[in-house]
Amino acid sequence: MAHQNLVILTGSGISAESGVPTFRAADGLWMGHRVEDVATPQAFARDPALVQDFYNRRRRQLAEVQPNAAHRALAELAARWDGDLLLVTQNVDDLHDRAHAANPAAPGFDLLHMHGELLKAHCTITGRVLDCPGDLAPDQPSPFHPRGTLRPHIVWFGEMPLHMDRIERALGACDLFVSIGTSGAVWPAAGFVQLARHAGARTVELNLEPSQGSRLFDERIHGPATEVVPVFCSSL
Ligand code: BV8
Repeated sequence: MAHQNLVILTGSGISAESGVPTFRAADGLWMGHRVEDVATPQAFARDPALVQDFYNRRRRQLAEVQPNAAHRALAELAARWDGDLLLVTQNVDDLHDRAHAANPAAPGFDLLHMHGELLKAHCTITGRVLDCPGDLAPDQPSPFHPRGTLRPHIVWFGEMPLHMDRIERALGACDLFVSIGTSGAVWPAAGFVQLARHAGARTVELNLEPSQGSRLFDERIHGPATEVVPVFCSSL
């Protein structure tokens, strides 16, 4: 069956082979921290220096990593896809952005960072977003409000993910949903497969190993993203 409207969800597993550590690797720690302990508004209020440092280090690391064959395969697919293709990433790195910049997509494509972006910051008072290529100080003044400071433009635990209306509309209209490199541990992204199934879409999981929601997928293809994603994309 030829597919028309595709939604692809990615998680940190698609960036793993680029050298970006995943969240729930064996020890579940990130530079000695549990993500859930530093990626929250409470942690930021309690210790802004610790949280800014956590993101400053990850932002600096982006200069050392490159998109891999899986990111490039999705960009090649987006360049030739003649239907709607929404790429929703949980990742805050810019590897998808760079891959698509090198291979411009067809008109029906869009890339959404539902958990925010390392290379952006926003004002704590106005919420206005700006590019943030460098480090942020714990009390970085905001250019948008005299009492505002700048925080990472990242969706922390307990905060509402971005673009949810758009994502849910696309899931309700898709005929193919593909989940790549995510453990299915974080909600609401982990529930997207159910929304796609309710819409009658074919659902496929591409992951190194079965995710927490593996049984919900029509098909499961396991292996490293740089191997399984290019092969899957060429089958579409
Ligand atoms: C919200 C930014 C409500 C931070 C992130 C229902 C049930 C239970 C809990 C909840 C629930 N609803 C809400 C919650 C709470 C919480 C949650 O889900 N907690 C979990 C831990 C239980 N969710 C939230 O708080 C969300 N907010 O629901 O708000 C609300 C409602 C109204 C009004 C206001 C609020 C917000 C969640 C967003 C948190 N922010 N990221 C940062 O980056 O620092 S989440 C973080 O986890 C990353 O974005 C990451 O992408 C995401 C998911 O992790 P994965 O990407 O899947 O990474 P992981 O390591 O887990 O897995 C990697 C996978 O790749 C593995 O399966 C591995 O096998 C595979 N892999 C590894 N190598 C490879 C590979 N695959 C292929 N090839 C390889 N080479």
